[in-house]
Amino acid sequence: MGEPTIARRRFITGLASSAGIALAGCARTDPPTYGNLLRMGDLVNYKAQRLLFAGHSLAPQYDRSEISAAPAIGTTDPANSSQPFFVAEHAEAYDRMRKGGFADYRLTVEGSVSRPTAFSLAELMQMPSRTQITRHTCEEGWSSIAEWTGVPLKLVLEAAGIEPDARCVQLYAYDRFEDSIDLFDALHPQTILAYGMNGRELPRGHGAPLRLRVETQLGYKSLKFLRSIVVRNEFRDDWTIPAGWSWYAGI
Ligand SMILES: Nc1nc2c(c(=O)[nH]1)N[C@H]1C(S)=C(S)[C@@H](COP(=O)(O)O)O[C@H]1N2
Ligand SMILES: [Mo]
Repeated sequence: MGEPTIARRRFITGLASSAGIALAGCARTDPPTYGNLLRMGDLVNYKAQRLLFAGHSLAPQYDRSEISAAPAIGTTDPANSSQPFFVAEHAEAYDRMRKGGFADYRLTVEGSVSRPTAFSLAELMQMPSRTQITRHTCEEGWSSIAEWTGVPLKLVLEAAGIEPDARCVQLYAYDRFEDSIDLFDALHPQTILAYGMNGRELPRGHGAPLRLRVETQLGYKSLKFLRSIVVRNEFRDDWTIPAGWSWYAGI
């Protein structure tokens, strides 16, 4: 994170402390507003969504015939230094793995889990899979329908043994992206770690070798190029809110 972000965080933290509000969104039942009026909109969205999806009802699924062309946007190659979210240290590791067909890829799952694990792609593919045709909605106003195949995040978290104090699942990518979702969305049946798209291997532009699909929220929450997952007992946001996006982006 660069200087402007740090300044912004101090500003947000200042707002929060002046309003006397603790920075612990996920530890409570509500997402963080940081005592910031603009963030109250997120809270309304979050509450409405939690009512609509009570009992984990599913986001709409579509027919194969409805699959549409999907642009690859944001980072399309973590190894390309001219892309806006480029991080040199991850780029090198990513490029090396990709050249080896991702045989050396490991998704680490750690934090509030009883068995911190580094999963290979082969191990993730051996777990029960789920295929779903869903609509991706970008905050920029476009949407597209695609078929995604992957392992439910719930199964991966259970394999690592979620501790009772777990509240948030934080995800890190091979670019600057990192984000968190609460356990409600993490355990949702349509929340998957996808390695397949439209019946093929997940293309690099769309997040190879592994991306999150969180179908209850806007597209930017579906992190591409997953690097690691940290289960936390408290809310943390080092990216979305500092970058000016809502933490909770329900659709
Ligand atoms: N790691 C990472 N994940 C990301 C992004 C990104 O730039 N880097 N862009 C996000 C945004 S804004 C959107 S709309 C989708 C785009 O996914 P697509 O390229 O498969 O269409 O990925 C999301 N996940
Ligand atoms: Mo987006």
